[in-house]
Amino acid sequence: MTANPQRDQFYRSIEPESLAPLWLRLKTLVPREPTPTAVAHRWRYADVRPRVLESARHITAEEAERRVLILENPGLRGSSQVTGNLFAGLQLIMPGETAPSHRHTQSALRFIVEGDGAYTMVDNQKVVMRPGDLVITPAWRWHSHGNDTAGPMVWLDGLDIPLAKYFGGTFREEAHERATAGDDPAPLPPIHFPYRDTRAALEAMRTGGRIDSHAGCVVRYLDPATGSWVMPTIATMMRLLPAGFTSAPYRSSDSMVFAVVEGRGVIDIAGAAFDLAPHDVAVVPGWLTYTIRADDDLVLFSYSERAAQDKLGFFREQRL
Ligand code: GTQ
Repeated sequence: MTANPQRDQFYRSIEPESLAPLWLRLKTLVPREPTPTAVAHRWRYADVRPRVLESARHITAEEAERRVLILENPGLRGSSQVTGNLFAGLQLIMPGETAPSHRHTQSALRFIVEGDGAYTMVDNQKVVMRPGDLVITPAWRWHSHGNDTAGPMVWLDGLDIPLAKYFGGTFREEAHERATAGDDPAPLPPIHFPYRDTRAALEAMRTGGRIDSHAGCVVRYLDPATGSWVMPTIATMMRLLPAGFTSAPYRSSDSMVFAVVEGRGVIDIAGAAFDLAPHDVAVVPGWLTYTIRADDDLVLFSYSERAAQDKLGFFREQRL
């Protein structure tokens, strides 16, 4: 410790009184820049898919309530977090199954990976899900999932579970606890963003030469009523990197979760290279510099806590 026994004695003496000297901790508490404990990682869908399907042999969607394998960041074991602020999981619904209705204060996104035609119910609205679609479950809206098709359906769940916890706002309710059945829900914001539309918007950007050197062609999912991100905490985007394109080095304070929709490439995160194939999920902790190389036309969905950071004044980015 310090060569100052009187100081050390002072620190020891105040500890039982629940007091601590800030000056020993200041630079850790208020660092020059973000110091994420999450690490860069990529889950290969080829490896994860058999595990997701195997889960159906062990538990039904009904019993599990949500049959999800959590994508847990290797730097945050036991936390159920993919990044310091967000949750990610792969949810499976088999033919004929339903996942019961519940609601919670956490916002959720579903990004459809595999299967075609299963549905999610949000309040009274039924959304039929197709690969590449984005479906939002706004906070505190009743939702259930079901699969009337002949094949399994897998999607990526993104939720702001850690943020809700930090802010002390975690509440949930199950359908069987519902006090009043049939109360008329408030109108929903847009909750379904079909891939067909997103893909066409990206193609129009490419054709129009609107290609950002750090990101390629990027569309943001926005609520037309507010012009803002579709969820209060989570920002969602889709980008197209044309074959042969490599993005210039970039970093931002939000931690990115990328899901590959089409194509192959490589993401380099602070010097570690991860190859990317369809349906792989990669995570970039905030403030780590990354570049993405597209071997074919590469289409990437992403979500991050940028919506919350924007509102709270925490967001920063650097184009290198
Ligand atoms: O589908 O409602 O991955 O409540 C985690 C919590 C999915 C859901 C998750 C949830 C859900």
